Amino acid sequence: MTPTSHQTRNQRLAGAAAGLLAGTAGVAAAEAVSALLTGVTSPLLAVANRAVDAAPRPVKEWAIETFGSADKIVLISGVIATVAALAALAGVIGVRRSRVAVGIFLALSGAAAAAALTDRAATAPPALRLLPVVALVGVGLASLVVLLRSLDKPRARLPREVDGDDLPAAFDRRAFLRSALAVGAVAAAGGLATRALGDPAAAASRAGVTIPRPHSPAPPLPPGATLEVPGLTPYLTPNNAFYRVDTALRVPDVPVDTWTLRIHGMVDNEIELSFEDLLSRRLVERRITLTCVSNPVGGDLVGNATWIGVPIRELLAEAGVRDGADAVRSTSADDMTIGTPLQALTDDRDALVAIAMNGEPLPLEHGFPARMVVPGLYGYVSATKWLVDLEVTRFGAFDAYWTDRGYAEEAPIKTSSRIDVPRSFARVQAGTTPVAGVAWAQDTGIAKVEVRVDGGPWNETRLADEDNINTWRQWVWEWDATPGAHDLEVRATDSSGYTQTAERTPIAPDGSTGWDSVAVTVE
Ligand SMILES: Nc1nc2c(c(=O)[nH]1)N[C@H]1C(S)=C(S)[C@@H](COP(=O)(O)O)O[C@H]1N2
Ligand SMILES: [Mo]
Repeated sequence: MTPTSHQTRNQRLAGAAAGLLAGTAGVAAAEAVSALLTGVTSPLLAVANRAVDAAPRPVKEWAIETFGSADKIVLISGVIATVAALAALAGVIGVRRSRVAVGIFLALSGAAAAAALTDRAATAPPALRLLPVVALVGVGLASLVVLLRSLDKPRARLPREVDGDDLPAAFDRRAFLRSALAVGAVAAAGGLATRALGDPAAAASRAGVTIPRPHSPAPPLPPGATLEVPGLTPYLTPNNAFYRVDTALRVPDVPVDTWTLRIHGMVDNEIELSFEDLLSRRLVERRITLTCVSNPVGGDLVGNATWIGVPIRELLAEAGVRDGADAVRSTSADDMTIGTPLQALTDDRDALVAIAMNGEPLPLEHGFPARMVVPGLYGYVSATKWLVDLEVTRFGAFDAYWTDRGYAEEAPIKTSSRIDVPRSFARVQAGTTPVAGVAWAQDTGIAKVEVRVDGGPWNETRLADEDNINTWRQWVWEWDATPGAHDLEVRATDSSGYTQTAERTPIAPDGSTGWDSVAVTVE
């Protein structure tokens, strides 16, 4: 390799480093500025939010199924990697053609500005929303120019002529390193400031909330409602193990002092409630199993918790629902819209505006300070987190977020069952061994769960005692396992007499169907 191509390569590397550093400094400055402001989404998050909205449905389903709750981390990493690659490319090109590099930076900043202006989660006025982008352009471009200039400086002891005219000038490594260190320091300061400023106000607000004792406590849990089988999903899902599905890349920051719930639309009296108002109403405590429509057969996007909240039925009665309404359009602080059949909110199933989950205020990521919980309906048509608005209306009058994306308008949870024990591909000792799991048919109740081995006859399992029809039920079957490879399948029958169909249907438009199965080896 000739010295010249060495120099070229080194310069390219330095150019890539310059682009990366300048990009990091710009983004860090933008993040710090947005952490300082309220109601402003950072450019990085805003771009990621747009990516979520723009992603076609199959891509979203694939992401939720493949990465589960890590889908957000994967997406943000993807955005960061893309931006980093473009910034590095700008730096490489910038060694020769600084105008092109500046152009790439401006184009990226333009995309960030567009994303920030159209972000659904942002509540601040447009001028404020653009401040982080101003920081991005200012710090990012200044850093880029400084670094590229320092790359352009010929090394003092090496006369320029040595390189020849058509060859790149050898650059002054020390000068470049000095600039790089300075820009690196700016980036680090931005990062530290972001961390220091980024603590959500809602965390402090939540710490100050005391949930009153409910007027109508949940009936005591029947002792027989939980089975003791190692590996079986616990009857009540702890908050930190509860599945999370939402479009929020950053958990909406909703302190109680600024929160209100507005009830309006086709009603006689509009109501606006503060969090204090909500706490002082009749509170009921109920155990309810939540389920996501994106739960694949055998999946774990389902969880059971004890909720405390105000019955929505009572709020709507006070508002006075007018004739002709058939839906409630709920909106969250991050501008998610969900449509729920009015019927499910006014009948006796105890649909709640919930404020507590398993004995604590709602965790931030599960909707603090208030969310909806409606027995029997998939989350995307009922379980609005960070709830701020209930509009009594007609289904014909609006499009909700997910129904706009190819999901059904009405989506009752489908009767389902899952094998938890043994796990798929487990090795099991021959002899008597438990096969166990959970089954759910919210608002109907589970009547029977059956298991079969290798397509043989169905065996009725032993059901845990029913807590209420809105929660899942554990089940167990003692299997006399014989050596070899075996397939276990499960199906549930609900209290309406419906038995789960074997037919596998996909998640869209209104939930998967089919029997869960596991393959095990008995030795
Ligand atoms: N604001 C808001 N609420 C939301 C969603 C959302 O994306 N944004 N997702 C819904 C969906 S699809 C489900 S399954 C439940 C999940 O609630 P969890 O995250 O507390 O388990 O919240 C619902 N409420
Ligand atoms: Mo969901």
